[in-house]
Amino acid sequence: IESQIPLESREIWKKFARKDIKTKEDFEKDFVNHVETSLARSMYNCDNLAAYQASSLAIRDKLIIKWNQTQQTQTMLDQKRVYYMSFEFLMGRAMDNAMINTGLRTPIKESVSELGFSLEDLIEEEPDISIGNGGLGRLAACYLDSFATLNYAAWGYGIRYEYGIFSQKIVNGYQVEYPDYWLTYSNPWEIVRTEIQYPVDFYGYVEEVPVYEGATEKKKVWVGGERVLALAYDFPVPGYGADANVNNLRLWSARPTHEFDFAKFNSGEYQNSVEAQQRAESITAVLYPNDNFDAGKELRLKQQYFWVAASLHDIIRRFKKSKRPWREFPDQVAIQLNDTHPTLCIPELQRVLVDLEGLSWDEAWKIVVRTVGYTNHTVMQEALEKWPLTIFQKLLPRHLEIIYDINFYFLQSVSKKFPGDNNLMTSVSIIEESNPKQVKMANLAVIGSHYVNGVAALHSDLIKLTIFKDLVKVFGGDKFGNVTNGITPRRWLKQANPKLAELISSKLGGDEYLSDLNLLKNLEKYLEDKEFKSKWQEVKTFNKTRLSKLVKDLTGYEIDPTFLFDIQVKRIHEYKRQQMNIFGVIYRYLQLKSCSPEERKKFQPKVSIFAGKAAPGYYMAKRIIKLINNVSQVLNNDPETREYLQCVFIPDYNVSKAEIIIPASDISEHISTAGTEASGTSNMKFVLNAGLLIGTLDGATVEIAREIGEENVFLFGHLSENVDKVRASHLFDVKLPSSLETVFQAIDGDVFGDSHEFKPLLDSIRHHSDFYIVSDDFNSYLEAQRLIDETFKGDHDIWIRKCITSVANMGFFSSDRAVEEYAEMIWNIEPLSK
Ligand code: GPK
Repeated sequence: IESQIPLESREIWKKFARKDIKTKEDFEKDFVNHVETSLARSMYNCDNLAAYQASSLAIRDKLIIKWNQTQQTQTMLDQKRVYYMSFEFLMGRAMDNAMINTGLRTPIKESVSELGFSLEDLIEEEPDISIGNGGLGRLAACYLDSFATLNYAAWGYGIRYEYGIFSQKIVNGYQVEYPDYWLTYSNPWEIVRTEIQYPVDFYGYVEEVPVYEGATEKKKVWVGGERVLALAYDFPVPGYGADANVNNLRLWSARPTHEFDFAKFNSGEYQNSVEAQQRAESITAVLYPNDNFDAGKELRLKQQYFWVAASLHDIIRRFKKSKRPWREFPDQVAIQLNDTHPTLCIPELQRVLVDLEGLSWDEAWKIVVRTVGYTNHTVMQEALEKWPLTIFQKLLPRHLEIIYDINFYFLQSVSKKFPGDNNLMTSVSIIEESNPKQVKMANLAVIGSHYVNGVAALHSDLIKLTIFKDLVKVFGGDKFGNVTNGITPRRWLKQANPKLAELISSKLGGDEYLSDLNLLKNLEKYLEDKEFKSKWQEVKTFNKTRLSKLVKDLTGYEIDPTFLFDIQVKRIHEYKRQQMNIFGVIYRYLQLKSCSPEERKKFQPKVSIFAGKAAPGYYMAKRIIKLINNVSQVLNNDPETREYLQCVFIPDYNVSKAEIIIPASDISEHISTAGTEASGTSNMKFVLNAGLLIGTLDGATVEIAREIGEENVFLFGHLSENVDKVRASHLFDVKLPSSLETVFQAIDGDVFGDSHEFKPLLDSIRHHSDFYIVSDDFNSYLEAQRLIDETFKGDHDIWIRKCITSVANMGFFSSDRAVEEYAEMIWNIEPLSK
């Protein structure tokens, strides 16, 4: 590797090369050093926050050493690299994860205590890195963990939003949003790369210029109208294992350029000129808080282009250092589009290759398609990104032209193959001839990539039958496939559930299963081991007690760890059907109310636990939150029933709360209308943490049932292939089952507060055709709940065996397996040898 340091100077460099942290003493020395110099504090004013920061900086130093080695090795080996383009990364906390992955948690815990602090307190000082909405962003974070652990040369690229997903407070039962400025105390985990800054242009116009000076042949170029700088921030991503790689997550932040608007300056408009520059920073200020919903705002398109242009610039700069010809680009670079958000990679790469690098259209297009892969995460229409041509034209005039050309050549080939099939042409076109006309990003993503995958088997089948049906006709089915999602067992077992991880290690003879999750299978040997099973139960009780404390702190409600914990935590969405869950809770409450104190004793005591954010503009979702909170208030204060049934809504669901909530479940709910939840990933986390599922045959729940045995999942509801038929039967009339009728009567009768507030929710079911088929699935849902009660109340040994068997068969759902499938099927890369 090139270096400007002369040979005779290198000895000093080597002599003083930074040494790794290996012993407790190394850590303690670094800790004190950071307190005194980096933080300019001392023994006399070091509080928990400072101690957290100093610990993080010390651990970060360690990661950086390894990070440098990893990058050098990757550059030297000159191997193909993967770039995972994700608009969201829901990372959660970094410090605990870094300690676990590097294997230093135990010595650091001792050191911290010797230095006068408690490690648990320091961990609590760290704000979550919440620059994502939900499943899609968390998936990206799990994949980064697996890339590093498996030794792939794979980076993440994203945006360094200054405000992550809003924090949620509950006031009088309503969701209130507060800004999440997570950088208040700075972020010890990021390294600002002041040397890595790229200009990004917007607006402007397209000009025709000679292909070279003096030539008569012309080419088109874009003359940008507004320029900002993209500044890189790097986050080290440590793999699991003492000697593992440290990979990189690079996030872009928008800055003003140094270029000054002299016209304005000279005309005395200094103030305006500076203000215009400052607006640059607003591009990366805030994450859009929608999940599974496209609002089509100009600033969002601006964010997308900003991030895509900067990342591609960076990727191309790295490629150019290898001095290879352009046609080898796809052998050196794989770009994965995490949903359509980074689809501008396609026209932007085409523009760079044709307009700036002088390749022919066809040469360039081959390179683009071979480089890019696209992952789809939803089939729901309202979530598919479409941009009005007017916005596009104004912001990215040259890209729109390129898209028109891509579409022109594409449609030309379609009409050759399917002459006269106008419906097909309309459906596969990138441009939607609606009013206003729009660019369909999903079509562009399919056309411009070599492989398209869904995120669970059912979902990947569905995309071929629904949104991409006609594109399958054109390209053939082989371009479309499946990679079922996965989760990292490092965070979602070892970090979230240390007691269970320890118990498993004690039986499997070590931690190897954390990087080879199929080893869990060996747990089945202990199904008859009484001592093991009683320890298993102790772990669950410990985790339920831990959650009860959190619930008390956050809601004031006291819940009883001996109750059955029934949990539904995820974004609030009509398709996820939290409304059906709360209707079920109400039904149970009404049953309890109507029976005698003696009869009540037969009920399995249960607490229903909810958490999740609603998009700020999502009216129905907010009504659902209000209903859950009102129901909680009635139930938890009813002396007749509260010994049998309680309900809580935990505010501000995020990754670090998930780590407490998930290990405490007996049952968790994954009850989306079949065919709507692409995969779900919390379903995997819950089972891995020894909880059972109630669910519809949707997303990855289908495969979980396949792996752990259908007898271990409480399945209910209509199948995805029947949903359309059921919906069609609602056209004139929705028939409510009497169970649901009773629930609605209670709500209408103000049992849970002013019924006007919930009328829209009930009306969407009884009067507006019940799109999510709650009325059709409700009785089957109640029946599954009845079966759960019976099983849980019955021989508890049977329950525990179900849980152990389930955990033992979860190996498939490791994100390591998922990432290996991407590497083999889509990216064509091998892990680097160490
Ligand atoms: C899908 F389309 C989207 C979206 O905008 N946001 C998001 O989180 C989720 N998703 C799906 O809803 C989940 O079923 C899936 O497990 C997750 O993406 C990861 O694939």
